[in-house]
Amino acid sequence: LETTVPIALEPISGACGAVASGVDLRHELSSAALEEIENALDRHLVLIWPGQPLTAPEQAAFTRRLGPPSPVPFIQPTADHRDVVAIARRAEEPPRFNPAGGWHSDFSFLPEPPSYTVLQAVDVPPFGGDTIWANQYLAYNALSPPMQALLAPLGAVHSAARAFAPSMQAAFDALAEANVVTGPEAFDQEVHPVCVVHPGTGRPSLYVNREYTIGLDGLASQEAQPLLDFLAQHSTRAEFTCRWRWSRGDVVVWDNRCLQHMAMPDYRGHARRMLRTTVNGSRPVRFVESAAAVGAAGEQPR
Ligand SMILES: O=C(O)CCC(=O)C(=O)O
Repeated sequence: LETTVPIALEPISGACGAVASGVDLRHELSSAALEEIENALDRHLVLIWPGQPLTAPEQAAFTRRLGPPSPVPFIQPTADHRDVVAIARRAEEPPRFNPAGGWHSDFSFLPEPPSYTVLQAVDVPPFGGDTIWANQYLAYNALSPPMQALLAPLGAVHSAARAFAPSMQAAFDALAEANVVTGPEAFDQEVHPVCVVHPGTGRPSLYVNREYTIGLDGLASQEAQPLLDFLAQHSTRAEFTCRWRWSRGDVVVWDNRCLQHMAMPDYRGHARRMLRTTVNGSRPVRFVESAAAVGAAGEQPR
């Protein structure tokens, strides 16, 4: 069965995010519907389908329509499907340690980080546990031209060391459903450009995050840290964000290449369970402003 088109979209903030309707995610997608979804993602970055509960195999099948699955290091798959991981906390587990609670872009420490993430709410707290996304195109555009020029040649060092080093194993083991196997490969490092160009839209975006970015290539840590602190603050400014309050069965797709996100750890005493799948991405590419664009940008008032 092919899905119906067109997709109706209702933005949820001025920065990013739209509620989508007109697609049954359980069904095969026509190439026209798929193209519409990709175009909508390029425009809105986060697409939300309320109330479309999927089984784990259905979520995996929908995700595979967007592209082949991404490798998922450290987090073991659910018993229901090898593409699917659970992000879950039981009611009695205090949110002191909250793996997704800091701003990040999924697995940015991989050589080819995932393009899209699909997240479905299976169990939701009565309040709290929202996910917040920050638009990294806006974050890049809001920088002054001299700061953009300073960042343009820089590479950021990404690593899973803070999140998935063996010293974190006990913290994960205290969560009944975390299912994480840490390892020394968490110390592997990947350098990605600080300013990347999105392969679909051709637009520049910041690509650093507090969780996985541990330094700037070639800079001493005393030089890098103030810049990274500034970027972490700047890139997650409230006006770049949208926020979703989950209901059971909501399915959200977002583009990691131009967003950071975090899960709000404000639901102490309540369970929250999400199913996550990811689409394989490509190596991030440095944004290089063409000479013409530099000239044009220089003439624009800011
Ligand atoms: O649970 C969420 O809302 C977000 C999950 C997340 O950040 C992740 O899986 O990386």
